[in-house]
Amino acid sequence: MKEQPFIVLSRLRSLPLMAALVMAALALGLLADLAVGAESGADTITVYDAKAVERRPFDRGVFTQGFVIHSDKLWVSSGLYGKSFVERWNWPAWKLGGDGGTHKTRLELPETVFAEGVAVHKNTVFLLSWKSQKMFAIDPKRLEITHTYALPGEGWGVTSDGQSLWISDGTSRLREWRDGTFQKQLTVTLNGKPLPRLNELEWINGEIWANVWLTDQIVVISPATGRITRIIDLTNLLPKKERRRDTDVLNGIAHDPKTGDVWVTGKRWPTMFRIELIERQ
Ligand SMILES: [Ca+2]
Repeated sequence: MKEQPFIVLSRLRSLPLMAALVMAALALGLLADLAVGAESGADTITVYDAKAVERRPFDRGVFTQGFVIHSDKLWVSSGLYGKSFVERWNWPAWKLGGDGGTHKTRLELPETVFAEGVAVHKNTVFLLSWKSQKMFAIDPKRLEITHTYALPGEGWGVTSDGQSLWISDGTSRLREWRDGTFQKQLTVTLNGKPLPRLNELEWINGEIWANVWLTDQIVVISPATGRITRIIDLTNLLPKKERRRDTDVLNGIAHDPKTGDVWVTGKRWPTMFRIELIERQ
């Protein structure tokens, strides 16, 4: 179920708490799996907490599915049927609203398309769709779809390593796509067990960072082995006072290639955060 369970549940008065409990249990699940693995002497996995070192206003109207910085632009994609779009924001110089709209430009998607991850690859913007089995190539200047590629299944997250795209589909699988054809598949494992619900992705210094759907945690994956080497726990990054009934999970990782900074945000979050990692003792 890709629709936001939080929203579905929160239609019933007492259930936001239940949704929060479900999410907390899932988040615990990742770390609980880790503890079991540690006892059995499996992979060496380090857990990090994230410290917010800079905040910028984001947009509660964005149901964030993709988030990437490339050549002085921040690309943001937003999901849901009938509401999907991809936006180009000036980066790092921009302010949200109030400047006549010159700070960002939007491409609206057809009503039948639920937009998912976005990546910039070989000077083209690639946008996934959730269930349409399509990936769109978009001209970054004109913001027009120039080509549509077939996807073999669902599209969730996507990132570029410069040569290939890496695509998640909501399972534990990552697919490598190069020059129009699919290459190898990688099964992502946490202590030897496949880890499903991989969502938004970001290639950072030879590793793949992935949001895990329904959690506020990021896993760092070796693209050579599929093994998770690090877990970053971002629970409580977005303060409680900034959360509303429709505020959804963390989803969105962008690495600024010029500065090395890592920015994160979430679905309908009012803020994006530049984070630094602190190893948990
Ligand atoms: Ca990303």
